[in-house]
Amino acid sequence: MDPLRSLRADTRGATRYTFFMDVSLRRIALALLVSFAAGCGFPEGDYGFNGGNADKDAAVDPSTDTFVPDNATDDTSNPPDDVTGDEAAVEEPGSDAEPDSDGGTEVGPDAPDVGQDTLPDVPPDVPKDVPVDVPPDVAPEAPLPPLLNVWHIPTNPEPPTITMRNPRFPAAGGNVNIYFGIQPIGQTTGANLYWWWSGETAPHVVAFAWDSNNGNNEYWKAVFPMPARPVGTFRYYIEVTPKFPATNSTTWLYGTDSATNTTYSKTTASGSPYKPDVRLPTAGGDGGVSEIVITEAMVNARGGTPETPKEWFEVFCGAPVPVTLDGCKVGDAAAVHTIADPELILWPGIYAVFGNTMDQANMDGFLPDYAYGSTSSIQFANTGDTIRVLLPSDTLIDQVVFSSATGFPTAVFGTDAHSMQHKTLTPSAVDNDTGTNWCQSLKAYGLGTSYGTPQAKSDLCAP
Ligand SMILES: [Ca+2]
Ligand SMILES: [Ca+2]
Ligand SMILES: [Ca+2]
Ligand SMILES: [Ca+2]
Repeated sequence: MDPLRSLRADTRGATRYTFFMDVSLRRIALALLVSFAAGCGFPEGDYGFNGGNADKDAAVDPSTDTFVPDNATDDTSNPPDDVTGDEAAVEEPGSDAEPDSDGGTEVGPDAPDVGQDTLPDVPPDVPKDVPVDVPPDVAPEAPLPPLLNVWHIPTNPEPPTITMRNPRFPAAGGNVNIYFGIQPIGQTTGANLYWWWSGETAPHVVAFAWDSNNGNNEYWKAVFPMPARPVGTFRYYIEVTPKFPATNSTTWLYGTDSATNTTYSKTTASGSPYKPDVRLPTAGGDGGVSEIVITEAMVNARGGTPETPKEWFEVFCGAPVPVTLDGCKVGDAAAVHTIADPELILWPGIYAVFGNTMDQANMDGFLPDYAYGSTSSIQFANTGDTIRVLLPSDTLIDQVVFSSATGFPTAVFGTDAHSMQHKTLTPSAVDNDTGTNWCQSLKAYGLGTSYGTPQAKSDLCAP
């Protein structure tokens, strides 16, 4: 044989052999894939191949062995699968809820699809022992029985002749009587009053006691005390326990001075408790009658100037109802400070103090009711200045223009730590403009290093 022909023949044979081996390997690989896909590789079950696209409510229809998506699913994070059949063209990676378009011959990342597409009668990702489309495993809540027919309207004349909060604006140191009505008679076994004063963080709880019946109404009563010198306000709400829980719920009362609300929720009631209506004080301008009257001032405080933070002044509340000073202004001749305190509510007949600071040491042993600031530009000149209280509108509630030249006690201006007092037990915004109606304080208070009657009526400057 021609060596060259022999070489060509060998080459052709080798080429044919290589081609034959190529075809054989591909067939073996294909056979292995089909065998693997037929279930030899993985037992049945959920391997998480479906990722987030699985429809938990989906099923396979056993009659047709086709996938049936549940479009009624309420799981918005898991929308129903495409049922139009065009998903094959835009198949999401790893999605195998529908048959693959590649006929199961695809290799690579989608290989597990082949197996699942050929598994008989197994819903993808749905464990076989879990019923499909089961209702949520949460029993619906039984409806609550109705609220009791109860009420507390502070201004209402109930029981007859008195108001349901009696008195409606109780006096300093007095009692507050709270009544609630319930109808028909005999629907409760008891009730609690939750009340607290400004600044308190937890309510006091007082039990109601049966008070009286009137016609078809039954009244219960609870009592709590007012502070001796009320600055601030009380708040309260009421819990009524039903005698027949099957037909009535525990009922919470809250509201305003002229209305009652009832609720199943203690949180709702405690968040909107009853509290007395308040208003701004009346103001007579300079020299007119006002409900707030300046009654005492420590203008020449202990130590040299600047005397802040040791200065203070006192006012009397002559209003017949609690008044708020939130938003009002205090000051001297040169400057004013706007009060920012919704709890600065003064009750009838009390004396309240505005000071530089809430520090008792600087105040020589007492705590003011409001501090206008130790860095405030409000500093009373020791020999003459103006003390002012104004409405938010800048109308004067009261002022005192003091001076050694107009009859005010000059001893105050020359001696440290003695306040000057409005020398009367019936303070007047008009009378306090006359210097001779004032006197130098001679009684020590608090730590004993200053003299005056802060937060108390005048001692008429007796020694
Ligand atoms: Ca001084
Ligand atoms: Ca001063
Ligand atoms: Ca005045
Ligand atoms: Ca006083």
